[in-house]
Amino acid sequence: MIHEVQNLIGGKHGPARSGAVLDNINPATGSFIGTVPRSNAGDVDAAVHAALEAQPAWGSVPIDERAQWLDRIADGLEESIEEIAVLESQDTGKPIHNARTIDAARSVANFRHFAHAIRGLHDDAYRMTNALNYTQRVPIGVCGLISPWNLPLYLLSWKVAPALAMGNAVICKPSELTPLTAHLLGKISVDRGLPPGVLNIVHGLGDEVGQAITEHMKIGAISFTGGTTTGRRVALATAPRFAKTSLELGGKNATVVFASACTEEHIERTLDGIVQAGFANQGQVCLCGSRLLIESSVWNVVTEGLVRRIQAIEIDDPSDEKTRFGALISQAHRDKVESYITQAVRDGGKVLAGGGRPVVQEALRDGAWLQPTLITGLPKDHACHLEEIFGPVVVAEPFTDEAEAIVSANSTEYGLAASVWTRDLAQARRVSESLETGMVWVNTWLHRDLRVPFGGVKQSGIGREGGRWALEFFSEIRNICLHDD
Ligand code: TXE
Repeated sequence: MIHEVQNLIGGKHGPARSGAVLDNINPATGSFIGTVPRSNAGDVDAAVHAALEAQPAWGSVPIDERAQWLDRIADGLEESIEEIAVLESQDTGKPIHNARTIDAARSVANFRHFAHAIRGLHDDAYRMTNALNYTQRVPIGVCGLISPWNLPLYLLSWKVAPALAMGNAVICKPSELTPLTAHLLGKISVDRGLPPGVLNIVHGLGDEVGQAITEHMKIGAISFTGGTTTGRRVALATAPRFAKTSLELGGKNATVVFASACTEEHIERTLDGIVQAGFANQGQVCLCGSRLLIESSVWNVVTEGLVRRIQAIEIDDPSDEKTRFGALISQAHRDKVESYITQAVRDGGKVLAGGGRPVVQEALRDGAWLQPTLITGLPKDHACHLEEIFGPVVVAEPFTDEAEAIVSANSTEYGLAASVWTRDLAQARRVSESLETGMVWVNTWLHRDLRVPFGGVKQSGIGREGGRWALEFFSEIRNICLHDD
């Protein structure tokens, strides 16, 4: 099926005003699956105009009614779970099973979570002898939401839900590589009767549409998820007008494995966790544990166990229900990831598992395929240890003691997440509280409660998403002091 994606502006779907389009490619087959509007600043302007028209009324809708709107969109998404799964798999190359159980399910959960969260919103009051202070949260107005290609609807809905919940109108810019489920979200919002102009979607290239959004004087806040390099350009674009900016950027996350998590009782669960952390979504998750630090006493049992598991990963057609490991987002990205493996081997690294392109069925020969890969023996300052590869490549090194593990874990410019595998509770606390990251998982990975703060430090971004942090980002707080006399 060929999908002709359109912009959604002021409640109406249509092409870019210039009529220009981009091709959309299924990364598992390399085949053309449709077109995407190649919009420009004029289309962004039209969307901002529609949003400015719609926002005052939307911002005045009582909180409980806005919560009902979020639930209506969640209902629409829930009824479309299968369609979301098919579209997301076609757009990204990820297995349809994962698109259904992770991407689609979480998109529904995002809207449900924030519908519930705003029903519990309260203001604060501060009494004085002769006055009463109280706070009031007000919408920002029009917000720009820019999202990446790795978890398209999962991450776009993670922004749309709280932004609408707090009474804003939004201009969404999905990745040009993965427009399909954003387009479906737009259709669902129209079908469910969301007031025109509240949710606008402008498709196109990052340095054309994305840049126009971040520079637009009438857009009061930008929520961006993407690479650190792009995040820097977003920050440069929003700084001159002091627009509120949330940046969820790259990561080079450590998986720290201590001997106590590798006893006969725990080793299987620990190995499963390490593989999941390293290779989920073909390694294309900003939270992936791509740097594996193993206590030297258990180096052999862990690496031998990992090699067996990695070599057992079946890579196949993402549209097959049995597949759990699919294609990368594009041949260009696969080539970029592959270049790190080539560089690692050239620099003396040892490939313990993977390292090449898998043999796939003839119909998939033009897909963006790469084996999950485990490499060791590289110097600590090697690019594979320091740079975000954002693909199925994990580098592993031993450490002698806890202090060395912490220094290694903190040795990159990123600070998004980490996982620590230990059965020593005091050690779990000591190590977790010593890591320069926004998030730490102990004996698990990507175990998510949507109420917790989500985000990183250093080059992994600014701000937090999730729970009350998202509601606070997408609103301004005002204090009003009522004097008695
Ligand atoms: O990012 P890009 P990608 C990160 C992940 C990786 C990256 C991969 O670590 O680095 O995302 O996603 C638009 N002005 N995270 O390659 O290229 C672009 O069109 C405005 C971290 O998509 O940065 C796309 O819509 N926008 C995250 C979006 O920005 C611009 C979780 C992202 O594109 C632009 C997931 C510009 N100048 C992925 N140029 C986390 N930390 O939570 C491009 N874009």
